[in-house]
Amino acid sequence: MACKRGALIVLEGVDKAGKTTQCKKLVQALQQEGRAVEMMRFPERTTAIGQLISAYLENKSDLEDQTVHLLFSANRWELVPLMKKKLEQGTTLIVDRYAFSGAAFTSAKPGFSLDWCKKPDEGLPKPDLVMFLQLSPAEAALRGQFGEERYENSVFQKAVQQNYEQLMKDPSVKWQVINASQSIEDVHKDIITHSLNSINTAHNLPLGALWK
Ligand code: NYM
Repeated sequence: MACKRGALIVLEGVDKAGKTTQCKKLVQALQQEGRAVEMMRFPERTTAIGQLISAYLENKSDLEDQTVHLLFSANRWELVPLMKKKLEQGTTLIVDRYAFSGAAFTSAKPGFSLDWCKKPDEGLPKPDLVMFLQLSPAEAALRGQFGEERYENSVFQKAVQQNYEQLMKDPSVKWQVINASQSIEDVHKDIITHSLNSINTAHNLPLGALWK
């Protein structure tokens, strides 16, 4: 019997916007309604590729910027068969970061164009909805110190934010800006409303290909 496919829903935003907290709350709320929902995150650090990425982020190894960019992308591609299988089985996937992080972060480095950065991720399963948790750099700073990993400083994060703004101009992707400076509960309410709409719409649509 053909079953309705799950939705592919992505949360994006600069560091400290609350993506991981909101992904977990969203998954829990949807599961409590009896829906088939699972969380994924990128980078997925448990695979062999993910471990190379993790060592780089933790400053335990050095890699060329091109190399690590392609590893981030390969880490998504290696999970595509699993993602497609789950979506086809009717499971909705809530994903903490996706190709948009890949493009926004690498293109914040000197000498990298957004177009070059998007290329390796062309053709990935296209999200039915990308929610961008919008938080100003000043508000992010109020949420405490950045961590110890690469990229975790305010100058870099400002460049990342500008790159996300470029990416959001693309009408082929369904973006939804969420005001992340609200309380955790109010952000959650917004996110759940948009997610339910997306799940209902995705049921009847084929899965698309990103940036194609
Ligand atoms: N990051 C994440 C990238 O630079 N490229 C990517 O493709 C992805 C998915 O990794 N600072 C960066 C953004 C984060 C860092 O992510 C680790 P997290 O969500 O903190 O584990």
